[in-house]
Amino acid sequence: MAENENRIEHEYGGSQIEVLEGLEPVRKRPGMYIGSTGPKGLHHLVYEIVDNSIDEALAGYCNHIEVTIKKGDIIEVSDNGRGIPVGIQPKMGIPAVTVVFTVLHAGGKFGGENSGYKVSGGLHGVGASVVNALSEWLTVRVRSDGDEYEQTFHRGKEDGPLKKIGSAQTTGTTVTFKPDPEMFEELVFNYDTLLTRLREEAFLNAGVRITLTDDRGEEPVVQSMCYEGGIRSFVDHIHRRRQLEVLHPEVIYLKGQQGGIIAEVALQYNNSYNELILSFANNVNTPDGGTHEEGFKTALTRVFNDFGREKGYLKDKDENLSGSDVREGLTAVISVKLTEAQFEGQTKAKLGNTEVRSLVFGLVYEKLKEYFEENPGVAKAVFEKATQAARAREAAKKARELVRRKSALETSRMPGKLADCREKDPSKTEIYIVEGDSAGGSAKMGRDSNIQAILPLWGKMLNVEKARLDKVYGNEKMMPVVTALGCGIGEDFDLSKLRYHKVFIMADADVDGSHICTLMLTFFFRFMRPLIEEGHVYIAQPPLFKLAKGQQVKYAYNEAEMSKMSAEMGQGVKVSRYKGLGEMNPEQLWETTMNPENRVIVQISIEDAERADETFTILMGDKVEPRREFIEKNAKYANLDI
Ligand code: TTJ
Repeated sequence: MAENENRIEHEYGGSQIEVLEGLEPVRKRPGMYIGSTGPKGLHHLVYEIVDNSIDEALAGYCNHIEVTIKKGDIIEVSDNGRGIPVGIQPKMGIPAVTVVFTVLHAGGKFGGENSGYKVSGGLHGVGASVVNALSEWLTVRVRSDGDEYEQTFHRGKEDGPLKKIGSAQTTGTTVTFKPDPEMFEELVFNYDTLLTRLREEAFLNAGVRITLTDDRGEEPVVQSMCYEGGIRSFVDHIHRRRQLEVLHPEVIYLKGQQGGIIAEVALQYNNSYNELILSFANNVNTPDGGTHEEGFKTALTRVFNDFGREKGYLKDKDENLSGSDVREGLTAVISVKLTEAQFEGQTKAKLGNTEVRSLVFGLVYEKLKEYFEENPGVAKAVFEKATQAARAREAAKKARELVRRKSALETSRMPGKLADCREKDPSKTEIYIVEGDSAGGSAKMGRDSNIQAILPLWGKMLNVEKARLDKVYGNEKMMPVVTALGCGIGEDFDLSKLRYHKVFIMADADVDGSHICTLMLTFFFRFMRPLIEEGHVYIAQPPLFKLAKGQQVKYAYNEAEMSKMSAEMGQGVKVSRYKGLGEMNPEQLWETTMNPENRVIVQISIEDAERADETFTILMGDKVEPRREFIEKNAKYANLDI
């Protein structure tokens, strides 16, 4: 027996030596550890470090986490926890804190059974050593037992051993790092990106204060966030941000626990037609849903139908309410915490643990029914909304059938303004949706008519944010888009019928152009969401500048590129700024914006439903000010950061 155990020990030791080889693999293939070396990966470094402090907060020993973007885009994360242990880690013979920063996947391994240390199992959840490996330099300072310790690293290698540097009145950990320019394409942190994610963390961990400071400008910008209401505050925040009117004053909050799994749900209805369900497992967003969302949706539909029949909101002759009926105008946040979360799918964005489905189902079915019993006023309001949604669904069905019958009679089913391409295989074709006849004319002349179709749009835009499906069917501006794409809208949507696999929105590179892009994207987001999800939607990027010197002509897509090019071309360069697509002749438009060989395009993805929806709503809202600011801010980056 004993010998056997020894052998197992030995084997385990062997695999650890492999791990001990160092952090080279991380620097060789950074994408494997943090997803990408673009802006997403860069920001991920911050979350990776912050997650450690969050774990300490969840353990109950830390209630304040400070994140600072310092000058030079250096990040500092500081908490008031117990401090990473500085004692010698028996297996390795070096301080535990050194292990954390130099051994791959060391996060959960040190400290023994009673340390309570765990690494948040996230999308990557790779730990502090990966951040260290990808930093030009990193410093960790630990305050514990009255002393302060420090250790510094360069590109993952320690400069020297852990040192005692002074005394300390408080306890906690501070990590400062500079991402390595050799590893990342872009080194500038986006304040709003960090703020959005850290706010999310604050909502998901009720009572933990997270402070974000930006020290890069002349004046520091500080946001401190702490939500005693947790995910209740999250739902409330979403409604306030979007200026949505709620149907009942209180956010409904349900919490349950079983077999070591904790489930929390917060929900509230508003008077819009959108549904927004945000789900999380161990504080990690699961945009593709999974068992927690499935349990929630099934229970919600069941409660509405059972309770509705019991109370006579639904008559015998009425059909059951559908899932989409009972989710119209719903904002919900679902958060589950469990020890062994299984993330599934290619992007690990879906929760797979089956036991979570029944827990959430049971919780929502029982407690929500109870809530409706006790709050008949709330029940009445939300049932009215759901039955209206069901009626609208019927109306949309009729409108759709009318459109179908009409188009079946027409000889040419395609919109008159569409200049179609010759190729019929959708995987090879593209459509450019262009606002205005003059740009549309240039595009028609400049295109490759083999594979590129042009659809000019004109007329008054539908208020895409406020319209229901049945309104779209009668809309003169949007119906040509629906017909040309061929894949229908709403529940009718069928991606396999898409007539062009690349759908471009082409608009001027100014504020109005951005607005048009946003309206179109909102339209796609609300009525053809899979089109965005499956990566078929792009924004064409026309250049902002033309640089000419003698026969030589070059185009620049932003200010920085223009300055660089102008310097390279030397004396005598004539720089002109394009005001709109209309200023380009067909050849120029082809050369700069449509030629697949050298055009600049932005593929639109839905990384984060919450943010995308929020971004759209800011642009669509009634208030003019935030809209202007947003568009200009993003126009500066010459793309829509969605
Ligand atoms: C582990 O168990 C013993 C007491 O201390 C626990 C611990 O490690 N707490 C802890 C780690 N608090 N904060 C961290 C931490 C903070 C940052 C910013 C970065 C890292 C890698 C860890």
